[in-house]
Amino acid sequence: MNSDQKSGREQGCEDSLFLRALRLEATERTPVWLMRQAGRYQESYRKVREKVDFLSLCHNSQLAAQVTVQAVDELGVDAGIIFADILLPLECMGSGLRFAKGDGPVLDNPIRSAGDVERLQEFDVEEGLGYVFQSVRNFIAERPTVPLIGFAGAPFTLASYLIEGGSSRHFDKTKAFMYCQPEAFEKLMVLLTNMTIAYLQGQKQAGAHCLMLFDSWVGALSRHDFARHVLPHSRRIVKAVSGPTIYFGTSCGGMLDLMSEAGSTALGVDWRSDMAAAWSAIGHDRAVMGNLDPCVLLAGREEIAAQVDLILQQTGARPGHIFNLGHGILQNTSQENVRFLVDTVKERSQALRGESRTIGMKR
Ligand code: 1CP
Repeated sequence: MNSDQKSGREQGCEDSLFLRALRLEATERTPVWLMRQAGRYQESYRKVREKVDFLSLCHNSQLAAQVTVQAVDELGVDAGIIFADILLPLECMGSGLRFAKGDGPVLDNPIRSAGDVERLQEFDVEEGLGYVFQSVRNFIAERPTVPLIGFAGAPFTLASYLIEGGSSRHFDKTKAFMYCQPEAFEKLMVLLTNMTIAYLQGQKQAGAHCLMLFDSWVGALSRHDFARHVLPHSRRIVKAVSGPTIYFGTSCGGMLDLMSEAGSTALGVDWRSDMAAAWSAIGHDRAVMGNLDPCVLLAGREEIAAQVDLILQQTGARPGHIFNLGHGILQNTSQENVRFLVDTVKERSQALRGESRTIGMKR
């Protein structure tokens, strides 16, 4: 390796704990980042949001990179996730996305018929979402040694917002559409899959080091319906983007083995699953990410530390665990507790590595 190559590598983040863990390499401690690490629980984020509404913040590549940097700096986490939203591509498709007061997303033109699917606009990702690619480049220019996660919503989760017209509890309209109009549903899934591939590839080209596919609501499906209607599309996305990927869902404990068939580098696991059992179901040839209940951050330090220890014991210092919550940080969380969590994961995981080495030597 000549000196130019060496300095390039040292400046980059290929040797970061986060990317090493994704490659199942041993690390001196467990890497940690947190879903929704940039958000309303932070004073610095609320300050930015006083001046701009949520969508304008996403559209502004300079501000979006700034809030991404703020989260990384304030918490000392091992990866950033670009500030954007899974629903942004739906804006470009003519869905009439807006965020109503009280926060829920609303899509003014929901999909209720095969004709509605036909009317969805296909668009060029560079034209429609180039501002996200620019946010990625801005973050990397500011923090070149911090690995950056690009992301997109997975087709089923995006379809659920399009069909329900917003958030949902039971996904009844989505499932009824899937059962009653399977051809139109399939067409919608293919359209969303193609768009998602182009969108993720754009983020990768802009420099994102890892790509995450959020299938937040896929746990609402049976194994049978997941395998039939969703898995082929997720698999196609993972294959098309290549490089490190994380596939994430919630309430998916009963189908983690199927989700791992999508072929991602890592799988997200939520708190409803025991981490050790989940990893066995997924297969130890994959990395795992998780799985603290975000509500634990509403407790005191003793409870937080105890629950961190439990998860670290369950993963047993096996290479390939990335510590995270099982879902995003809640708005009413104290930032002090979030910082305490990150510090605790770092300290305890490092100490555990030391202990297991000592025990190994005594044997
Ligand atoms: O300023 C605000 O109050 C807006 C709140 C907010 C934020 C901070 C929303 C609205 N989105 C985001 C940013 C965001 N969303 C990020 C980047 C920030 C970070 O993680 O640090 C990411 C990765 C997302 C992804 C996202 N958006 C998901 C997948 C993850 C998950 O939480 O399951 C989903 C489902 C959304 C939709 C969404 N965005 C926002 C809301 C209120 C919702 C609806 C959630 C719901 O239906 O329950």
